Amino acid sequence: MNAGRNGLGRPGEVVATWVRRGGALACALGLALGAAGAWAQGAAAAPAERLALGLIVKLKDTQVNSVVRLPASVRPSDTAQAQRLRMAAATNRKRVGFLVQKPTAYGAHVIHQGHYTTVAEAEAEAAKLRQDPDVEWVVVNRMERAAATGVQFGITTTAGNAAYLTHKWLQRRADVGLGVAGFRDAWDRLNNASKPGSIPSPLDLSPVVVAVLDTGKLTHPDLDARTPFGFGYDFVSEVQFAQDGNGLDPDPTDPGDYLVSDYSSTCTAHDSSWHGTSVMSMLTPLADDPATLMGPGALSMLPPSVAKVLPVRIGGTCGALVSDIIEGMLWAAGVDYQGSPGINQAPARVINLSFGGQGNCQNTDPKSGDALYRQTIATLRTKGTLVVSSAGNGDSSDTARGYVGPTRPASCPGVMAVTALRYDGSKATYANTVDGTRSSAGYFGLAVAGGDSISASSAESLNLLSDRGPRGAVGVALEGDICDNLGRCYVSMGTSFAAPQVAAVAALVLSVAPTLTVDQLVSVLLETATPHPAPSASSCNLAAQTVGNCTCTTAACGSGVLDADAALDRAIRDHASSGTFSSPSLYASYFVPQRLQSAGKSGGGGGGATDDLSLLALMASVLGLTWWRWRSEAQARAMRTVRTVRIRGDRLKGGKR
Ligand SMILES: [Ca+2]
Ligand SMILES: [Ca+2]
Repeated sequence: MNAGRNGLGRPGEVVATWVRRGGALACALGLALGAAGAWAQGAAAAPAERLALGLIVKLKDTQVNSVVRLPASVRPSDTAQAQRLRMAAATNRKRVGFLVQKPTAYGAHVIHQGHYTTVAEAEAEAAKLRQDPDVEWVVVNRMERAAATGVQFGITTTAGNAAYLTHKWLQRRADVGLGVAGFRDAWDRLNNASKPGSIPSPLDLSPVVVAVLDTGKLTHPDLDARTPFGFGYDFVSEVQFAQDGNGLDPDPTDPGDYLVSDYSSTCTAHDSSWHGTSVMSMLTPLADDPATLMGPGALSMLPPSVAKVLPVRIGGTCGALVSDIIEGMLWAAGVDYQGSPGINQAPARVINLSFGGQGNCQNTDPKSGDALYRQTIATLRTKGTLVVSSAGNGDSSDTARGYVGPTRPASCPGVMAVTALRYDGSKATYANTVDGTRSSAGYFGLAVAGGDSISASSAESLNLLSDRGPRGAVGVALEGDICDNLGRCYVSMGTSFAAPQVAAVAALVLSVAPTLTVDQLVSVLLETATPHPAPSASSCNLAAQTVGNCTCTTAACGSGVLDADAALDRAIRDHASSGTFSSPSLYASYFVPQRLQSAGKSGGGGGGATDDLSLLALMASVLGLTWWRWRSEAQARAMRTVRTVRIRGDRLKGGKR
């Protein structure tokens, strides 16, 4: 039953073990791990075994009430010392022990004992504390999980570059199937290669930032161009699971989320996932020659000077805490909050979150955990930021078939929830459903290819990445680096990798139509989605929960299949801004607005309108980044001195553990 989470124990297949060598990734010998796709974890796991790290507690405020409904930036009206004393008093009264207290958004504090418990144990503590007259609300600080699965698949090393050349799944649907987004068609449109007259000339491209809230990033040329030094932040707050030797810090580098020995039944020994880098690689060129090749995501057709990826590290060993996710979301969108390391100077218009946990996010009680997500997402919408989140990869009791409904926060109102398809447009076996009928849930649903492994055929198992051919198996991980010296390369599949494709198209749309609101942006994506095709698989039956590989319906796979070209076309026709780009925003120095000329424009990935301007902007960027990094580090140092307050255990009479 647990094979879907760490892959240990089921023989017969091989999964890549990743190590870092000299700053680059290398794919070391695989371990005998679980069934195909069983290396990582389903996003929704066993209810009884989910982990939590303490509680998020908001004390009552004499000045303001119902704080969940107030802005994220609200601070308690009394002093930090008063908050500490009141927290100690309340927890003493209710016999709830804690060792660490630190401020977080919404005027609340995270308290915990320095080690994980089960969610059930934390809920019991929360229930006690909620009875205290000085407590406004208590939310269990659950740990959410990445929505990826991984397999290793042998190809010859020399197939690497050739595989890029035939990387059809990111090209035209006619070559692959109706499950793919058709990025090549969008690329052609943007470059007028095959659709003359379809875009105005010149076409202004505005800067756009896509934040990837995940396990952090690794260095790779394709990625580094879009994640300049000083870009991003690390919100993994607990040192013991951060693996980088500290809590919050300005460096979002992924130190690995490996675990040497079992921590719990749901967090057993595993190799590093490099999940964040894999997700980010869906946004990046992944190509040696940007003039002829494109990466999987629409971002690869925008020059790096226009479209940036903001790495926001929220996931460490065993997953990502809700409190860290909430803080990461707020920070990424440029929202201030209690405990923030400073306001993000490069706010993201799109946030990709390929993490999730159980919950339909429909609890409207302002004191519930759902409310934290709902309020945060609503706040982000007011900033013009769309949250795109993976629907998750099935339930732990049935990893092979997905389950009905997306995980949280994909299930939250206002979120673009993305499920995964096979190349032919049928729902991927493992993928959770998303409801595109908008009947009640309030989230938006879309689908796009995310890989599958339903067939014993290795070719079929990697259809997303290989275009149904084993020699094309170069995937979402990074080119070259992903193959070991035996020619085995690493690929992943999952709703984790469907979501960033939607995020990329959202960014593409915003780059030509920067004034769109979140609702308008969502409308462009949903209305241009292709109706679900009808491949041979039987229809998804939500009532019977037979939602393995099945023919999509709107109720099972969202409004349709993401169509990159149609979305771009709609954005240009209906929304493209005219005139020269002018940026009043603080982060303008990171970017160079681009103006694409219609005729003879070559390459979508690297061409700049004016190299001189690019150079000047680069110099400005470096100066700005240096200052920003210095300031971030100074703020982080300052925050570290005040963030964590340790209360001696012997003062906590009657603590639970
Ligand atoms: Ca850290
Ligand atoms: Ca770090």
